[in-house]
Amino acid sequence: MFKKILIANRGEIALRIIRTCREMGIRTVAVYSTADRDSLHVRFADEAVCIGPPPSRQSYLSIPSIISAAEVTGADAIHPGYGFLSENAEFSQICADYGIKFIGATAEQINMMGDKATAKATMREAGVPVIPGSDGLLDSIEQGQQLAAEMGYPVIIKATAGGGGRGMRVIKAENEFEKAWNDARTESSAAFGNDGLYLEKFVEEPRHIEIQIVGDQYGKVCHLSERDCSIQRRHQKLLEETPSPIMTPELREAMGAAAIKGAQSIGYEGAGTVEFLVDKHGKFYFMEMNTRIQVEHPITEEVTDFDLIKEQIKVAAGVAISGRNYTPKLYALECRINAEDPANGFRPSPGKITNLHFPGGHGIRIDSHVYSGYVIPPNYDSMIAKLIVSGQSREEVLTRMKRALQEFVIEGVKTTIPFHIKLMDDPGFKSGQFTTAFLEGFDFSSL
Ligand code: MV4
Repeated sequence: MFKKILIANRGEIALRIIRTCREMGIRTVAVYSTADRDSLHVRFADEAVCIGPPPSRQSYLSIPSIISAAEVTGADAIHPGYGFLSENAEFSQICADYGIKFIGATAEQINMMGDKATAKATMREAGVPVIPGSDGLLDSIEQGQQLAAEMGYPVIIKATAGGGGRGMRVIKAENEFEKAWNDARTESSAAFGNDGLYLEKFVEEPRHIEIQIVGDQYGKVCHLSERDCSIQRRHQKLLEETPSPIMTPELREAMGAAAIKGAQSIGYEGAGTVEFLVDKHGKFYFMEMNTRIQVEHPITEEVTDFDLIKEQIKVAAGVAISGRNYTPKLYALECRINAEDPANGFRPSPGKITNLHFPGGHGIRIDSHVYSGYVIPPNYDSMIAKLIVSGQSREEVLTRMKRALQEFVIEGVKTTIPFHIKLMDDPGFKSGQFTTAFLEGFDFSSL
C-alpha cells in the first residue's frame, strides 16, 4: 500500500481524499495556491506545499510545481481528484515516468476517451450501443449534409475534442447546416485547437444516466449502478440522484453490462463513469467515458455503502476487486450548493461567508471545505458544498432534502439553495418524469 499520497486538487474533493487516506493510515500532502492558504485541505493534510499564485495555470495546473512537491515530500502516489489534471494525459505519463503512481487512467486511455470520435469507435467495436451517425470524423460539409439527409433531421454535430456541450450544434433542417457547421468548427478550433467534427442523429429529450464502474489491474470490472444526471443547466449539473426514477432491473443489467464491456475493452483500471443517453423508449446509447472520480460520486457511496476513494486507492495499489456488481439498497440525492445567484443567471458570488450552519440528522451528509469566516476565492469553481441525502424511498429523500435545505444557513454570499428548495416542490421534478430539457422551462426569476 502507498505510504504517502499527494492530492493535486483543492476544495471539498481534496478534503474528501484526505479523510479516506487518514482512515487507511496513508500520509497526505496537500498542495495549495496562495489564494487557498486558509483552506481546510491545507490544515487537515499531514503536510502542505504552496505551489504558486491563485491562477490555476500557475498552481493546480502546473505540472512542474506538483511533481516537485511530490519529489520533495517523497509521495509515492498522486490523487488528482476531478477537474484540473485528473484527465490530463501528459500529467499521467509524467507521473509514470517519475515512478509516482497516478491514481487515475493511463495516458493512452485518457487520450482515447478524450477524443470523442475515437471513444465512440472504441465502444462500438466493443459492442456497446452508440448513437447512429457518421463513421468517425466528417471529411467535408457535403459528406455531413448527405448523411443528415439520409438519416433525417434533427441531427447534431459534435467536436471530437469537446465534451460538456462545447463545440456542439443541433441542426433541425438542411438550411441550418452550413451555419452550424461553420460555428461548431470555429468554436472547437478556438477552444481546443482541433476542429474535427462528427455527426449523430439528435436524440430528443433524453435522460442522462451514467454508470459507475471500478476496474482492477487484473482485467476485472464491476459496476455500482447508475446516477441520473438529467437536471442540468447549460451542461452544469445541479442535482444528481440514484437510483434513476426510470431504472428497471433489466435496464440496469443491460446498461451495467455495456459499461463493463466498454471499460474492459480498454483494460480500464480504477474508478470510471460511462455516460449514456436514454431515449423515451428506454433505448440507451454510449455518450462519453470519464476516467476520473466524479463530483457526484457520494450518492453512489450512500446507496452501495462503498468508499469509492478507498476503492480507487486499493486498485491503484494492485488489490483485486471481487468483480460483483452492486445495486442500490437506498435512495440518494445530491444538491450542489454553489456560491452563485440563481435569480441572476447563476452569476458567481465569491466573498466571505459571514455565518454558516450545516444541516444535520439522519440521512444527511455534507462534503464541504467551507467554514464560518471562509473567503471563497474568485479564481476557481463556485461549488462550496454538496448536500447528500439518503433514505428508504425517493419520497422520503425529497422531503428530507427540503428539510435540510431549509436548515442550511450560509450568509455573506448568494447560493443555489433557493433554487433547490423550489425544485423540491416542483411537480415535474417530483414526478420523476423529467428529461435533460427540464430546466429550460424553469422559472428562476422568483428565487
Ligand atoms: C446529444 C444529445 C442528443 N442527441 N447527442 C450534451 C453534452 C455532451 N456530452 C453531449 N450532449 C448531448 N448529446 C445526441 N445525439 C443531447 C445532449 C445534451 C445533453 C446531454 C446530457 C445532459 C444534458 C444535455 C443537455 C443538452 C444536450
